[in-house]
Amino acid sequence: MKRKKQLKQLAAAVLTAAVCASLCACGAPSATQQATTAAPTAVTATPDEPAAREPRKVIIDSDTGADDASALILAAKQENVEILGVTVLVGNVDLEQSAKNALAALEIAGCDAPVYKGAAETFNGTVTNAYSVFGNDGMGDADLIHPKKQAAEGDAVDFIIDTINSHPGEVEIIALGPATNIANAIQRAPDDMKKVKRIWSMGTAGLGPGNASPVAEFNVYSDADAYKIMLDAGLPVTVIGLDVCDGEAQWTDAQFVQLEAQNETGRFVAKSFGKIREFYKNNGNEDVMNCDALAMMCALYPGFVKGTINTYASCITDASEANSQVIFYKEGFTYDAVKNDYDYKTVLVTEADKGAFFTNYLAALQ
Ligand SMILES: [Ca+2]
Repeated sequence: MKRKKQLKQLAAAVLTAAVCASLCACGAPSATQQATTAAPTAVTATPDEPAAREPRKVIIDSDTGADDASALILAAKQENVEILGVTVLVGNVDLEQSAKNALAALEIAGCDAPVYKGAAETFNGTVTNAYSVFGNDGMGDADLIHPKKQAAEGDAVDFIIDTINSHPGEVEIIALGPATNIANAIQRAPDDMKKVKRIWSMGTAGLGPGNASPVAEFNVYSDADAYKIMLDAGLPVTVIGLDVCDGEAQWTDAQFVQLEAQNETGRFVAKSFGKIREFYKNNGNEDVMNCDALAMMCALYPGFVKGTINTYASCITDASEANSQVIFYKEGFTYDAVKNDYDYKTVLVTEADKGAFFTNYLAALQ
């Protein structure tokens, strides 16, 4: 049953192990990269929005399974995004595998952003994983993971804090796994973390059902204490929940065929999803979710997000059936039983251009 629950969150993409010999793109091209950078301009729902042309400084926080890897590749292919570093942690897989998978994903995308290792366990010392869904290597057990590089020296949490301090008000964190690294950074340097521009978090069930329990989503369930610390810190957080990556956003068999036919990177992504697709089909689902790549698209593609609400988000950490549920109090809605004097700083994505998700993703791989 646990596998089935985890299934929804784990949906989609792939990476590769082979090394992309040519420099593709890794965010804003450096002077040395410029000559060989040839990533196409990705299709967006509203490509003419000015924000789409402004370089973005991002840190990607990842418990790197196949869906995280596909999201890393998507980010690495953007010309208007500078990946300052990838911070990895335990979640879908253990910390060491998470680092290897991130390195392999970046290499297939031609990105040399550093990978820093963070949390090997959660706040309460427990460790979750999703090997039953992703395979033992988190990447479909398809012999994809042979990164040339190793993780950078230094701690992921220190990297997060130092980087935000170096670029106050400019750095966005795109978090694709449990919030452990981010919560550690908040506890270690609360004032420094206030300089973060925004945290984009793939997590929670949104306004729909959970996958780790009827009310809990895997990333929150993996470390509810950390997620609560992140939400309670008063930082600008945008949450992309499970409900936004369901339905039409799911990838079909025919779309995986398209991925495989696209190029080496597409084949890498498709292969890495082999175990996930198998798991979905064994549970009666033909199509698969890819919440991490969808969350990445919400963060990086202006116009892809079609609806948001301002909320006060409360993460339940009690040892009860509601553990790891995140309750969203909507700004402007009058509740009979509770006061409305919250600070509605958490933005919840309620709608995305689901129909454009795969099309945009495929275009980014060209
Ligand atoms: Ca993830």
